[in-house]
Amino acid sequence: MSQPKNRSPLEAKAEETAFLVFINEEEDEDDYVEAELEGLCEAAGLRCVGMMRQRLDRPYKTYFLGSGKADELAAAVQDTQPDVVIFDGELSGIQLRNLNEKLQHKVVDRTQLILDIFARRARTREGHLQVELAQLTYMMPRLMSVYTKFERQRGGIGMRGPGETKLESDRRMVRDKIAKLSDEIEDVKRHRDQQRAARRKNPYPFAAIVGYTSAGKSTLMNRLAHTDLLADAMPFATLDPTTRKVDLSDGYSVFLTDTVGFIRNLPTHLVAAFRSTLEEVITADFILHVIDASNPDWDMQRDAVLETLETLGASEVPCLTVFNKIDLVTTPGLADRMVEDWPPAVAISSLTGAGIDELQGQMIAMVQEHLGRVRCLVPYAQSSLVDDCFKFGRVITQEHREDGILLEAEVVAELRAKLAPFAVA
Ligand SMILES: Nc1nc2c(ncn2[C@@H]2O[C@H](COP(=O)(O)OP(=O)(O)OP(=O)(O)O)[C@@H](O)[C@H]2O)c(=O)[nH]1
Ligand SMILES: [Mg+2]
Repeated sequence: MSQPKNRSPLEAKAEETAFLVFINEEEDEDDYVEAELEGLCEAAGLRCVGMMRQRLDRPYKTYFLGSGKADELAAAVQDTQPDVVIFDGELSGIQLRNLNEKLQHKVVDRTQLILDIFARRARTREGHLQVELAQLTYMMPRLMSVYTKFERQRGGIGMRGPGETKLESDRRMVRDKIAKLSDEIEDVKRHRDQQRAARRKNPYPFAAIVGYTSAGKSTLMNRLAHTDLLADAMPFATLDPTTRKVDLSDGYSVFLTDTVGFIRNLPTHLVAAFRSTLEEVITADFILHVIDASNPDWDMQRDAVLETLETLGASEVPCLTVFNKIDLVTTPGLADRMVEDWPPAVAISSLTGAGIDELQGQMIAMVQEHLGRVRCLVPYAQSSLVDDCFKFGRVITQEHREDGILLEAEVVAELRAKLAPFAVA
């Protein structure tokens, strides 16, 4: 099957320009909110040429901004002539339509911007499908509201106008497309489930790295698993998950997955679309929650991640908090305080390697939670079970005897069950 194309709503090239529009209530959030949206723009290949802010606790229905402020924005947009005007929030169909008309420029909201970045980053078939589904599901109700106005204009003449006919056929087209994509995703998901089931047959301790985007998840994965994953200051460098075996010390090991980063107000459509990828997180034996300790707003980022984990149904999975980037933390004693306040936790620098030994020690402790000791005499005909112990568990002693291999090992419950028939005292 051919790779589905994700049409980006921005179709941004390297030097396209954006005008940014914010509303927020709290002044102390300004810097953070601005820097985050600018980072997202950069990841979408957009350069910021201007911004405007209105202090509001919630958006207005018509123009998101108040109508006076919207006039001011129209003038600023005329002056700066950006390729796109980006609103830091979710725009309703009505707001999109009104703003398009008023500004006479392409209008995009934060969710579309994030979806656009995801569309650029997707590398696997599943990733493409998930993003395209999220884009369509997000745009469908908004598209409808644009047409609704068209219908009203044509209404009152007592006949089905061309607008309505087009609406019907477009609506059907989008619905069909959504249904087709959902089917394809189901297919991919079934395949992935089979893989996961197969893995459960060869069981091992399994952990997922999660965290706010740019916290340093891939950098940590690279350090622990000697991978060469893309680690970049831009948000959402990682989209598709990668799993590798990590050798900890003393013969312990764990299979580790690096996942897509989270962000505050992560569009729910995206969480839903990525659910099958993120199921890795739910089924993990434990989670490493990586936090950028050098970010002044790390606690807000932590809360956003915890909220997303809850949405995914992963809040019960045991979690080790990993305060990363301590090489950038200049306040004396701050990293120690963080670790004390959020146990179990560890402070590290994925970049310099500081604290990695301590992290591995804590990971071993989490792995041990899932291991149990077995002593058994495995017949030579079943020697693949011994191989599994070496591969997925920790072998303590091994002795080749005439009647089989006498083995003492620490392995997960699934493997213990398979070894149970050969147990010896
Ligand atoms: N100084 C410092 N920089 C770090 C550290 N860990 C990661 N970085 C940098 O932080 C940026 C983001 O790192 P990534 O590993 O891509 O972060 P991520 O969490 O995988 O991000 P996404 O996949 O985009 O969600 C990169 O520029 C890294 O070089 C660290 O311990 N110290
Ligand atoms: Mg990454």
